Amino acid sequence: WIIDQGLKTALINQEMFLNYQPIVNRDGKIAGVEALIRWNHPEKGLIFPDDFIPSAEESGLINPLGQWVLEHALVDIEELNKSLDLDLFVSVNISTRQLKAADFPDILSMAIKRSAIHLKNLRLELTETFLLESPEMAISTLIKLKKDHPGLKIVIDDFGKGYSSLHYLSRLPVDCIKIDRSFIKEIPEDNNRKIINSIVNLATSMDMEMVAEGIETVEQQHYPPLENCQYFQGFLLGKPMSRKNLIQFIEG
Ligand code: G
Ligand code: G
Ligand code: MN
Ligand code: NA
Repeated sequence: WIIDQGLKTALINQEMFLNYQPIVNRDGKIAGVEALIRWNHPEKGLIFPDDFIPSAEESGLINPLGQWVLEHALVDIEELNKSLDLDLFVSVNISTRQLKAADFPDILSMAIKRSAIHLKNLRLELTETFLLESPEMAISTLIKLKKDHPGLKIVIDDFGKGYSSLHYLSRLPVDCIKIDRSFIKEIPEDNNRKIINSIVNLATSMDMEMVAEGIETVEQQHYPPLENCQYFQGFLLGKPMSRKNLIQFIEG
């Protein structure tokens, strides 16, 4: 079957929806959420992003799709903050192709204006590929985005998974890194202890926050090398869920 065909009409037919996964602080309290897109296909049923984002990136449909995600995620979380008197942040995945699009700054500005979200509650998650593919463009784009939107946070997703962009890290306005779940997965085995220590030391010395991803067990959450990590995310702490279930999750 042809993903692209269905993707073209998916937004018009309202087949896309967002889930939100809690990101908790050291005390285990929810501090924010990551927005994660899902596709409810009329024939194929539920489709996860790994099965359509690459194709959307290739065709360019990631641009309208990504705009839809930004518009909805920011409104959802700002409304939730208002109605429950909370101050959660929302972390939105942005593909390289979106960041490279000339109209991305306008799309972002519009989504911010429409939602009235506080800039300190907005995080953009980028992958290392963007930084590696076009480092100079990445640096200037990110500097401009942060200048136009003071308080906006830039997050490097899946940190350490690909080729490391250590070379550019010091020149990039990065606020936070997400320690890739492949490093967390083997805990309590100590195979990655030295690497995790290095990542934590690096982030700390560069004044970057950290999120440990893929936390599935209590041992992982309390692993001593992660003691200086500010945030935790994973199935143990909350699965991706609908906005409605997120409200129930928060209200206990
Ligand atoms: O939701 P799930 O954990 O299955 O996500 C799988 C991958 O899809 C992750 O790498 C995540 O970053 C990516 N992803 C989820 N939602 C979005 C989105 O809205 N935009 C982009 N570009 N990637 C997303
Ligand atoms: O690459 P990114 O961090 O954006 O990916 C988010 C993806 O990680 C989503 O598909 C989400 O479902 C998945 N995820 C979140 N928590 C866990 C976890 O504890 N274990 C595993 N295996 N996947 C997780
Ligand atoms: Mn992510
Ligand atoms: Na990740």
